[in-house]
Amino acid sequence: MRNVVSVILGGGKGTRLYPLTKDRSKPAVPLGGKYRLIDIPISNCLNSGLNRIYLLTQFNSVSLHKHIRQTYRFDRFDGGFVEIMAAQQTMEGEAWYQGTADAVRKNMRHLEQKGIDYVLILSGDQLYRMDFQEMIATHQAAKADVTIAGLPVTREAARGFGVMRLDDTGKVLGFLEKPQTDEEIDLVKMDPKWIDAQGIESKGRDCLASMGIYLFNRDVLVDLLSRSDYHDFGKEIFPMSIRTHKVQVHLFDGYWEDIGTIRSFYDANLDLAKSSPPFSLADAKRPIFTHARFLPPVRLEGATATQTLIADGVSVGTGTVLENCVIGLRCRIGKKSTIRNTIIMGADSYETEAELAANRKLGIPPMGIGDGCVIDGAIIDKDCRIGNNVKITNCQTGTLPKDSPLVLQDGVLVVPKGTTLPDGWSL
Ligand code: ADQ
Ligand code: ADP
Repeated sequence: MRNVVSVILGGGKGTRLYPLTKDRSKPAVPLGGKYRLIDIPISNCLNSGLNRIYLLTQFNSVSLHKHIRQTYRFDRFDGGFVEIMAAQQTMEGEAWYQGTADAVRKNMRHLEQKGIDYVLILSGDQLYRMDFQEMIATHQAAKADVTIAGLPVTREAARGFGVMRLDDTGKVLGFLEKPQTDEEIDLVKMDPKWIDAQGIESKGRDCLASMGIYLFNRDVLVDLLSRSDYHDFGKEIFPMSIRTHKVQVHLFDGYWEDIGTIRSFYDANLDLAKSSPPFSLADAKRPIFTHARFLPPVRLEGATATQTLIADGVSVGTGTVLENCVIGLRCRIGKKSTIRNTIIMGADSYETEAELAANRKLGIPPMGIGDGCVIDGAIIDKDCRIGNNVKITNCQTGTLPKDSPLVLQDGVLVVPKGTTLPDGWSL
């Protein structure tokens, strides 16, 4: 499929995932203990035979570049690439992408090259597994100008999405971005019988949400972007395209989660650790790719772990209990700690004996989690040093002291990257 290029929207200012996006761009945020967010859309593309990929991002973060460079290498004969297009000062424009459509517009010259017939636009912050060939087939069968992936959702959920109204053939007639009132939702709701007739059980879902996944005929996209100075796909470009072009839906009913907020990110990660997870990281035919590392196997010295994912290179001390956790790369956890409902992202490197000894002299705890800690309901970003007998449990008052090194976001406690909490620290 050399005539298709994929464009992944790698994120705006990243405020909703703060503080995970404090020092890194959103696509580089770690996921599932050993992956990064960007691995999901890229793996979906590669598993669908699409290997020409642009990634649009605001920050040129070192970790993102390194990850992409180390992970996605292509044979020089097959023409594949993953190219990061960071917002940058050009002769024509301002530094930052003003929105999703502006981000694509600022990179249009790459899409205008010869041999490209279709442009697939994807979000960088969603967890799902999808065969884009099926979407391309829908698009071609309908002779559409634009095809948008649609997922049946309830009225309540619809408020967070773009919602489409279709005719019986699946042609999009109307679209409202994040309808809030009942009157607005009534304007775009579907007859659940039509959803059932497409072979998808509606189960009380009468709205069709846009998944933020669009397939455009290249020339139509170039035309829409150059005829307007609209900044957003969902709010502006997409509604405009319905008036002037044939827009078709591609129905999808598998697992799909937007993980652009701390709460949804936290829930989706912990769901991965559940028994019979709604999204499986193990799939014989459609693997999730990531950076291949040479890390030692996991070492459990008499710890117990239930409904927990443990990434490579982790060690856990005797008497420690892990329940519904995601433990990331190289994480060292001491003895007799109890950790529940928590994501620990791990460490970027192991400490040497000399570093450990020097830090010990200065009273700085080693990287990882110490002995006798109690942690519940938290996200601990990379390279944190949590001392012995530290207590981080969900704060009852819903607020944190002003000078707290922790961040409370959407009811989840986040320990920012590189934080040190000394022995005995407690919330
Ligand atoms: P949102 O996710 O709210 O809704 P938006 O904020 O435009 O829409 O983000 C879409 C994607 O683009 C996200 O992956 C985001 O990180 C990225 N993005 C945002 N601003 C960007 C920028 N300036 N540069 C690069 N990337 C940027 C959209 C649609 C809805 C649909 C939901 C589904 O507008 O109609 O229902 O996605 O999640
Ligand atoms: P992140 O986005 O994960 O917070 P960074 O921007 O700090 O990451 O970069 C992380 C990358 O840098 C990792 O892939 C890791 O291999 C590398 N790295 C960071 N620190 C070290 C170190 N001390 N030794 C070796 N590699 C390191």
